[in-house]
Order: sequence, then structure tokens, then C-alpha cells
Amino acid sequence: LPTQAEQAYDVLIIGAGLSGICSLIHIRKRFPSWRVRVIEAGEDVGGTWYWNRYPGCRFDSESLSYGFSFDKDLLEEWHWKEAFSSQAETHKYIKRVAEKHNLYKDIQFNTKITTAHWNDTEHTWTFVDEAGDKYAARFFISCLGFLSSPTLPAIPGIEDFRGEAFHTSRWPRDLDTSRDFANKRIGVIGTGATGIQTITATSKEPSIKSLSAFQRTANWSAPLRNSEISVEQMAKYRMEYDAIFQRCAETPSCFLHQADPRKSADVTDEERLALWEKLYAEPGFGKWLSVFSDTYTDRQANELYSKFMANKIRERVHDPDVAESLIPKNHGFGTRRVPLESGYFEAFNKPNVHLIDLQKTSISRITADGILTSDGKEHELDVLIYATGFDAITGAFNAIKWHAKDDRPLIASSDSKEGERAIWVDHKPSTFLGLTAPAMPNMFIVLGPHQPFGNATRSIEHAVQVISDLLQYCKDKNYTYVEPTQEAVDEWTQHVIECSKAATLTNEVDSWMTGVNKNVKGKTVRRVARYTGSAIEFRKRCEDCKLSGYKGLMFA
Ligand code: NA7
Repeated sequence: LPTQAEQAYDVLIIGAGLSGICSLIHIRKRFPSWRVRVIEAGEDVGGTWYWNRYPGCRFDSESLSYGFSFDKDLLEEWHWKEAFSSQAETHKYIKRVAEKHNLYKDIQFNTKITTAHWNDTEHTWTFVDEAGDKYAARFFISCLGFLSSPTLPAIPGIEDFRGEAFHTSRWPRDLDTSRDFANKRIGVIGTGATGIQTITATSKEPSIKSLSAFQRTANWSAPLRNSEISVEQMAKYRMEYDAIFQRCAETPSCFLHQADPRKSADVTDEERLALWEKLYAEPGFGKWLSVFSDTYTDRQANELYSKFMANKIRERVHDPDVAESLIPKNHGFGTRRVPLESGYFEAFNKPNVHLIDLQKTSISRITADGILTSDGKEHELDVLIYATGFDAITGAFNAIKWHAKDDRPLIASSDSKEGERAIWVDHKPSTFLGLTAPAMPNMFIVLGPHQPFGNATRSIEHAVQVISDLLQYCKDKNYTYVEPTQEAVDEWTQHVIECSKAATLTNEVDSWMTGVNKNVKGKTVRRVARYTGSAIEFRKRCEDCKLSGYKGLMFA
């Protein structure tokens, strides 16, 4: 490894979210003599849970299913205060992991990597940060995150606004909503999972003057039903951890919820309604994931369930016109990621909370004083919040300029000069097992393209295990080079595309899950970017690869 001007590491990890700290713990444990470093853009560990500090930010999946399963002591110690943990508590948990495992000494904060070069003679990567400092690494683990690159809306006049404006994932750290939102007119653009949590929490802030939610696409949403976990309950739950993690391992997305094997038409109307009502009354994702098995493949089944959910919205929203605006018309329930809510629909019953349905009147521009809509109305605002989502899955990679093998760029649009040589042309990923990519030797990815996302911590633990095993293999055999063969990449990428065909109704809808973000150049058409075969199948394929002596990978 080069040692001169650069800092040299056996493994460099980029990102100190759950993926990065899990990687650090395992790499350090497995290879005690290796030099390992984590580079992180933020000021602390936490990733998603560090950046997203907007009001109402919390889990939609059960807290009990989210912790690191390998740290039994911490599971014994930790008290999840709520069934669905808040951002603040989750961030505390992640910081506790970092302290307990003494991780801080190996993490460099406030450092943003801008460029990466592959050196084919030395078999190393050289990374350059914003300040021009260089880091050389034999192996590199990308823990960049799949929802970490925020996007602002492509709306004219965005720089004209004179009030305070920020993206939800860049929430001002010193902002106190009860103090700073007092008597203010707040606007929120975006009604995805983030917008729904932000709007609900802000609507409950008694001091605000008004809240205007700018909705381009209505989103299906259903009750979270959060509750506190007492000390006594937590003591009982601790005894169930093994069973909880076992259950996660048996479901397709590693959540605690499993589809009902029956088809919608297999049961009577009464039985169908009974299951739906039961799920609606229960906490968590069951109402998305535990429904009849054909709900997201059979159009009629989906329409029936969507009607049920639409009526729930009508029951909760007093103004029938507002209720109709809040009911999605262009996609069925569950075909996008279903945000869970805690009083979202009731927020619109408040006299100072307004829904601006952008299907009826679109945004013309942002002005110095607010938002001008196509009906000529200027919505005056003091604060403008962008809950406009992320350049998902490939976005964090795109923020780095890559000089991969043969000096190839990683991402470029097909109509650009670099398009012909790019590895992921037009953001279309090609990978082997989602963990490695062609022409990107010695790079391993946690939670990247072509991996199953679902319950993130469960996927992270698995990916880190597979990567550690592979690094062990390299170490044992004295290999300093590993890259997937083109054949293996083509086969795996084709498999990912084939799997996506089963998610029929989801594939017909634009969302970050189908690779669309109209605010990002080149992301206006759908593409397959995530693995929708089950996590069980994914684990099996990774295990088969290992057992085959890593067929599909080239070593040197
Ligand atoms: P999402 O789910 O991508 O939502 C972004 C929202 O912002 C969505 O409602 C968009 O409307 C809206 N948006 C984006 N650009 C515009 C413009 N130009 N005008 C109006 N509205 C706009 O991001 P989230 O942060 O909510 O959630 C991401 C994931 O994080 C979530 O799924 C969880 O897994 C955690 P659109 O629907 O595109 O019409």
C-alpha cells in the first residue's frame, strides 16, 4: 500500500450510518491487524437518523426488529421507549453502539469524498476529499446510503424566496418548532413518507399561524398506531429477541409482517373485510404487507383494497373535497411505499391547515413571499419546507467523480460524451449480487443497487457478513484484487430484472422505488434499481456464491 502523502488503509468505509458502523465493527473484529477508517460527511454517526431531524421523524417498522442482533449485551441494555422509535431515540441508540464499540476513534467526520481513482498496478483506490486530502485503500466499502442524497424541486424562482427554506433532511439543527414556528405561515412541498410525518407533526404545533401542504401526488397512508413501551414490557420483549429476529429472517422484506397466503377471491366479502379491518386496527406495516397475497399483482384485488382504504380517508376528513384530493387516483394502495401516519388525515380538519392540490392548480413559481399557483393565487409563507425526497439508490454514488478501471466513469447519461464508457449508463445499475460492480474492483456495497432494502438493519447485517467472508477469502489466499466477471454481472442483473416483473402493479407507478425522480436529470423513466426477489432468495444466492468458491468473481 502507498504510504507517502496519502493516508493508507486496508479498508476504507465511506459513510457512518448503520451500514458504516456495522462494517467497522465486523471488519475490526475479523481483521484486527488491518488499518480501517470510516469517512463521514456529517458531524456524527447515524446516517439517515443523523440527517433527518424533521418533526415527526420516526420508524414505520417496529423498534424491536431494528436493533443490531449481534450485540446481545446492548439488546439487554437498551430500552426502546416506543413501539416505533422517534428519530431522536434511534439516533441515541446508534451513538450508543458507536460508544460501546469504541468506534469514534476510527471515524473521520466532516469529510466529503469528491473523487475516486482506481490504480490498476497497485490494486488500490485513492479517494480525494473536498479539502484535497487523499486516502489510499486496498478495499473500499460503500456505505453511502440509498436515500441520502436530497433533491430540491426543479421549480422556477426557488432562490427568490426570502423566508427560511430547507430540505427536510437538512433540518436546521437549532430550530425549535414551538419557538421558531410561532405565528409563522409554514409551507411544505411533498407528501411522501417524510412530508406526511412533517405535515402531521407541524399541524399539531399549537403556535403556528397556518400550514399549507402542496401535494402533487396524493399518497396512500394508514395508521401507525404507536405506543409507549414500559420498563416491564421491555423486560418481557428482551426475552423474545431471538424469536423476533428469526421471524424477520423468514419474511420477504425482513419485517415482522408476512402476506396472507390466500388470494382476495378465495374468501367471502365478510372474511375479506374482517382481515382488512383487523389489519387497519393493528400497529405497523401489516396493513401494507399482511394483506391477501395477490393484492399487488391482481388489479381487481388491489382496487377492492384501495376502495376500502379510500373510505377510511373519507371517514376521517370532514371536507369531502379535501378528502377526494387526499385519495390517490393514479395508483393503487401499496404500489408505492406506504407511509404510516399518526393523525395525518385529521390534520386537514384544522381551520389553519390547507391542502393545495397541485393536480387542480400547479405551482407556477416560487416568489420572494411564497408560492404562486397557476390559478394566480400567491400563497404567502414565512417558512418553506422541501419534503421532496432523494436522488435514491444511485444518487450518493453520483455525487462522487469516479475514475474506475480503465478510467471509466460510473454514471453518465447516454447522450453525454462519457455515456459510452460509463458503467451505469443513465443510472441503470449493473452489479453482481448487488454487492460488487463491474470495473469497480475491490469495491463492496452495503444497501446499494440490486439489494433488497426492507428492514434496513437486517439487510445491513447480512451484507456486512457476506463482505467480511469475502475479505477473509481474499486475505487467506493473498488476493489483492476482486472484481465480478461480466458474465456473472449480466446474469445477476437479468435475474433482478426478472424478479421485478413479479411486482406488476408497483412497476406501473413512478416513485423512487421504480427509479423515477423528476428533479434529477436522467431519472424521468422507470428502471429496475432494487432487488424485489425476497431477502430469503438473496441470502441463498449469496451463500451459494460463497459455497461455490466465489464463482462469478475474478481474483488476483
Ligand atoms: P418521496 O417518497 O420521494 O416523496 C417526495 C415527495 O415530494 C413526493 O410527494 C413528490 O411528489 C414531491 N415532489 C417532488 N418534487 C416536487 C415538485 N417539483 N413539486 C411538487 N412536489 C414534488 O421522498 P420522502 O423523503 O418522502 O421518502 C423517501 C423514503 O424515505 C420513504 O419512502 C421511506 O422509505 C423513507 P410526486 O409523488 O413525485 O408527485
